[in-house]
Amino acid sequence: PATERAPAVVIGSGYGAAVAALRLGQAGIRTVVLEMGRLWDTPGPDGKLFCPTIRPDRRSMWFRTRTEAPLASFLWLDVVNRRIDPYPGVLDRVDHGDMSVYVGRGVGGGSLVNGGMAVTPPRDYFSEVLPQVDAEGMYGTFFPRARRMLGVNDIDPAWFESTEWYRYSRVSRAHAHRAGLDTVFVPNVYDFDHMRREASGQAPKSALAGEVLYGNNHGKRSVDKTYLAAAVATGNVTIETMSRARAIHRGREGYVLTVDRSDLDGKVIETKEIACTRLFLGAGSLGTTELLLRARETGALPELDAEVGRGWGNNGNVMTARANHLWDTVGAHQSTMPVMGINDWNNPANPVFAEIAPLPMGLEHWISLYLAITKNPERGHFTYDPATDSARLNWHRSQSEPSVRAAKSLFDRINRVNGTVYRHDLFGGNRAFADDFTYHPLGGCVLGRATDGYGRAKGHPGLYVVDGSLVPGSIGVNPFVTITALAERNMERIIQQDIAAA
Ligand code: FAE
Repeated sequence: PATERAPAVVIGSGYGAAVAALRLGQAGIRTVVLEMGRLWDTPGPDGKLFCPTIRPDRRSMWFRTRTEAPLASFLWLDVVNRRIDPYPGVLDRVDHGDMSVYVGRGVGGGSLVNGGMAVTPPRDYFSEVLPQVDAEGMYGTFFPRARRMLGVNDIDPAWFESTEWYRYSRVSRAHAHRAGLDTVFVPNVYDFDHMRREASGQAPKSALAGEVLYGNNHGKRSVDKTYLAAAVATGNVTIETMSRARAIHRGREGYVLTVDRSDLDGKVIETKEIACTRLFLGAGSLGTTELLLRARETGALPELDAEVGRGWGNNGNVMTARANHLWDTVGAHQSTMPVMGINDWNNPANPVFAEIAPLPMGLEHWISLYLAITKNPERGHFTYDPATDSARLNWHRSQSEPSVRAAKSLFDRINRVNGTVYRHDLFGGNRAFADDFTYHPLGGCVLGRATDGYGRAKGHPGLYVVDGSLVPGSIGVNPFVTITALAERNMERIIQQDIAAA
């Protein structure tokens, strides 16, 4: 195949990749961004970019014949998931035996599908997880920079107290307080001014129309609207969509990528090679780790460190739900953007930060839903399978037990004082705790182990990791602010030392 050339290539277009693209573009470096998903800029037959969560169509999931929403059932009835036509939809679920990982696909990566919760981790836990990173610089410069660039904003507390759309959060807060637990407001990248206009009928509804998971048509500041728009505006950055980087080889100077471009049916219509001097991996924890593991195990990049493929964690994610008393209505109207968490992270026995999650079904269901983030020390690792040319995550069900134990201890407390019980009909298998999927894949190419202290891959100059695979398996809060701030810190150093100086 013909070889194209670019000074810099960024693989992926999520948080880490978007930071890399902008900072390279601003430094005057011509950069190609490769994204395996599509650009979400063309409305479907209903006039909208994204499909509704409760009536999913082919835009919902990545080449599936049936949707695979995290809540498998309701009252044991399979009413949530639907048959769909295969298409490069925006949400993917990557199954690895006992652990399934939800990821975003498309220009913007996870920012297209996620709940927008923009949480800065507690400083002492950040330093425990990444002791080699200067916390002063992070908390003084890079976290504020990331929050500003991402468009993080706060809900007006007075509106929160009065609107029907957050009744579900207020009910969960009251139940937590009765158990002596603390709650905190959580910032978000969803534009709360837009949300208030939705509520008053002055703006088209998105968060207030049940939209999340399969994309938001309005209000959400995903990175295609922030970092990537600014990157393209530098004039130095181009984005190639439906383009999956398959293999990395060493080039005469730098690296050569093998890239498959597909049509919307998933058929590969072109395979090409792109040579670059510098290569930035932002394909997410699963994507980046797979690319590097494949390169090491096939002998293409043999000097990569033995730590590539190690140190993976699910941020201790567990989902659970409680059934409320009939008088404790959570409301048929629920905003899809979570704004509150139960903060018991300083509990020495069972640290938990639990997001109060929406369940926007358009009817009263008396359910309180939570995504608990726990401090689980278990780590998985990846192995390369030559038969399928893919990376397999080794994670055993028993490794989720510490997460379930911690979450159970917190929600048992809440149930006891409120006289309430768990729901067993939501996650399949008659379970109260969903510990077999995660929204927060972290690690696989850990900072300071598989890379140096700034994300430079060990053994291969000019090769950089910029995404969630740098974070060693746990960060204690929802991770994208940390991924973004860490990428800002590392890119500043790389541009100063490796690029400007050269
Ligand atoms: P990511 O955003 O996953 O981007 C990777 C990109 O690379 C994707 O666009 C891929 O399609 C693309 N890609 C992968 N492999 C290739 C390849 N070989 N060639 C070309 N392109 C490729 O990476 N986090 C929060 O902080 N707050 C939340 O409220 C929150 N809610 C979430 C809700 C859901 C349903 C999900 C799935 C996640 C949520 N997260 C949340 C997690 C957050 O979205 C995630 O940590 C970040 O998106 C990870 O950022 P990365 O830059 O690592």
